[in-house]
Amino acid sequence: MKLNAFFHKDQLEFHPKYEWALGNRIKHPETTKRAENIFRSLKSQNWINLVEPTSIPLKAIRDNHNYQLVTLYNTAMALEDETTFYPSVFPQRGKGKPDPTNIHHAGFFCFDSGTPLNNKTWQAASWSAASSYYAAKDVLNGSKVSYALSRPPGHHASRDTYGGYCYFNNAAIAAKVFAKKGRVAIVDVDFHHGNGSQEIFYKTDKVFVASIHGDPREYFPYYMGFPGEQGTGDGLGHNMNVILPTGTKWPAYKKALTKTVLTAVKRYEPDYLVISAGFDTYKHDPIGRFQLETKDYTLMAKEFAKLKLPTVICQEGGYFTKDLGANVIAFLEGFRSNL
Ligand code: SP5
Ligand code: ZN
Repeated sequence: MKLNAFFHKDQLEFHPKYEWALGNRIKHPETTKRAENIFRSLKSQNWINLVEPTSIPLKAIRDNHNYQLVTLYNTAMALEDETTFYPSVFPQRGKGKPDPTNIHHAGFFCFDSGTPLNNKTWQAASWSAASSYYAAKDVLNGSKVSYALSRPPGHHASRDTYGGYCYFNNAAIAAKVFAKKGRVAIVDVDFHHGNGSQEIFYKTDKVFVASIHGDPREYFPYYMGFPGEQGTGDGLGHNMNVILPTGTKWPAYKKALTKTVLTAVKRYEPDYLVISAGFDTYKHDPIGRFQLETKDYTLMAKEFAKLKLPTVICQEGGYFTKDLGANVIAFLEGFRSNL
């Protein structure tokens, strides 16, 4: 069987040009070249079948995000071409009344200065969400594994906030599709903590969320991702955060993944798996600070493949563009014997 990979060309319509990082204006790392590089690599593999999704039902977005966030992106569609909106006012919690039809209120919903809005944000983000939604549907229709080239990424977006280059939580959208049929585990291997996915499922036992990441005291998103965050209410015991030190290489990563995270996943006995697959753990990544190599992604995927679960792989970060496609293919290779 071939592996289906979902991507819509309109995901490339959004071109964030720069971000503000600690006061400096830097070239935006989340470029269209990333998705183009992955797309080319997917296309070169005769065992991978590229599929263009149809549009996502609004309900599938609204299952995960409130109407204010959806309205705000709609508001941004009225911006002039080449106009990009970076909020400069960030109201504190509970102050004032957010009006998502006013772009100047974006700061109510935004938690960083790296995630701009323009008149193409909605288009790209909703097609990215569609890729992930239809990858999950594809698995429900009998594929063992599907890949969503979900760009822009998603795991930092919560029900009512965007940030970290993420607008809609693509992994959560796939997980919600699965949650209608059974128990779901999300495992997030991006270098950064998946704060959005954690928040969306924090109070439920229907979805187990685990993330392995760099120390939030030092790295984005800074305010979440600590081991004490274990869920609340019904969700208590259904959230897991594992911090690994700067410079981590595969042997130590593997130990955390298998002994801690996948052991907990197995104990949860999920029916479905969603992987938030970030490749900013790569040794040359300009943002992440782990030391994984291309071949390690195959070994990592083989650990996931051993679970033999119906699986959606959602693309998250990874900013060393030149090797990004190769790293994605290396990861998908690890699932080939399961197809
Ligand atoms: C999806 C994802 O991986 N989002 C990550 C967002 C991280 N944003 C903070 C980036 C700080 C950039 N520092 C630039 C260092 C350049 N050498
Ligand atoms: Zn990341």
